[in-house]
Amino acid sequence: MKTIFEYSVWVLAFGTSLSHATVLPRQQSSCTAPAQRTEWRSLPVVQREEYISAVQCLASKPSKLGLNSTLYDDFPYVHNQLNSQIHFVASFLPWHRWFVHIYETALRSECGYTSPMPFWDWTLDAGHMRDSPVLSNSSTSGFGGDGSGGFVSPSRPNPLTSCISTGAFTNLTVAYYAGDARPHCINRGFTDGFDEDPEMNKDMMAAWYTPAAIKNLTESNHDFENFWDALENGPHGAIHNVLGGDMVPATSPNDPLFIMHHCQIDRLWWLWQQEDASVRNRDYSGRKNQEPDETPAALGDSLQFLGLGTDVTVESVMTTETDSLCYKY
Ligand SMILES: *[C@@H]1O[C@H](CO)[C@@H](O)[C@H](O)[C@H]1NC(C)=O
Ligand SMILES: *[C@@H]1O[C@H](CO)[C@@H](O)[C@H](O)[C@H]1NC(C)=O
Ligand SMILES: *[C@@H]1O[C@H](CO)[C@@H](O)[C@H](O)[C@H]1NC(C)=O
Ligand SMILES: *[C@@H]1O[C@H](CO)[C@@H](O)[C@H](O)[C@H]1NC(C)=O
Ligand SMILES: [Cu+2]
Repeated sequence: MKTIFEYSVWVLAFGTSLSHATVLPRQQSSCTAPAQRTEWRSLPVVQREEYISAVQCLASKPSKLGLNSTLYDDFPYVHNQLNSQIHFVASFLPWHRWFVHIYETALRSECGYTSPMPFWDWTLDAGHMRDSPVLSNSSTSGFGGDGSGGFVSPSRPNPLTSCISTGAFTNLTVAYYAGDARPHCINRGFTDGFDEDPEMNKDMMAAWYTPAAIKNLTESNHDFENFWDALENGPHGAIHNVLGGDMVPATSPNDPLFIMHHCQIDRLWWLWQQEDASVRNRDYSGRKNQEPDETPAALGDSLQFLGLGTDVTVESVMTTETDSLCYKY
């Protein structure tokens, strides 16, 4: 990779008087065979079943946080606790990158998952989302569809009365809803959207996540701040909103689709970085905290996980072919 090469030059030119341990950049890691993350429908069915079983397994493991709920519930719990520190701020992308990694680590170490980490490329489903193979009704390899028993638009169904009725997660009970301890089944309520511009509220807001829209978003935003902002507020938000139900409040990791959605968001950041790696692998800017605080974000900022995983700096997760992450798309 270009970045490794450029860091190597830097080490040769300026690093000679320093100890090797001091100057070796993180990119020169032991990650020699990065794992290939894979789109859901490219996984053989047996691997989709393995993934779904591993996700269900998380709900059979005790909380790592000492809560009276499961390891599965720790993810929505932590995401909700940190909501205002990780959304609409620069750390949105790096925080969720490490969050997905913590989840992947739990699948592998606690539940024996061995296949590639899947992402959900929803650009493949724009315009016909309800028929997405990801939303398959299969009780062993599907995430299930709408919980409301039909297409509901424009008003959102009561999220706690529209349990999904097909797919592998119909029997899953999750512990939290927004700020409350409120055991419930997984809910979805598909909608066409709530955009101020009614033209956008068609086909489950497909205009936000067509291949052309994503291409435009990637090509017309040249710095991190604009790219992150367009990604978070555009396709990221659209997918949360049109799936509805548990995907809407800050306990959205309740929905097993959350992780595959955020893996795709991570992939889009990764692809954008690859376009100009020597610059974009270190490009990090924007606000550190939510408005009106204007403290600028910095690579040295710490990302918090409340004990679910280790806290890390933004800098340490800017690229993925590192000791700790070691994956590519
Ligand atoms: C955990 O405990 C709280 C109160 O201590 C209770 O409201 C909640 O229902 C419990 N959750 C579970 C999953 O048992
Ligand atoms: C799941 O079943 C519903 C109801 O029969 C159907 O409308 C939907 O298209 C199915 N989903 C998929 C992805 O096939
Ligand atoms: C849910 O539980 C019922 C009753 O135990 C069972 O018949 C059904 O197969 C389960 N569904 C899934 C998707 O595991
Ligand atoms: C392309 O992206 C730019 C910048 O995000 C945006 O202003 C414009 O509306 C987009 N165009 C289309 C056709 O989506
Ligand atoms: Cu989030």
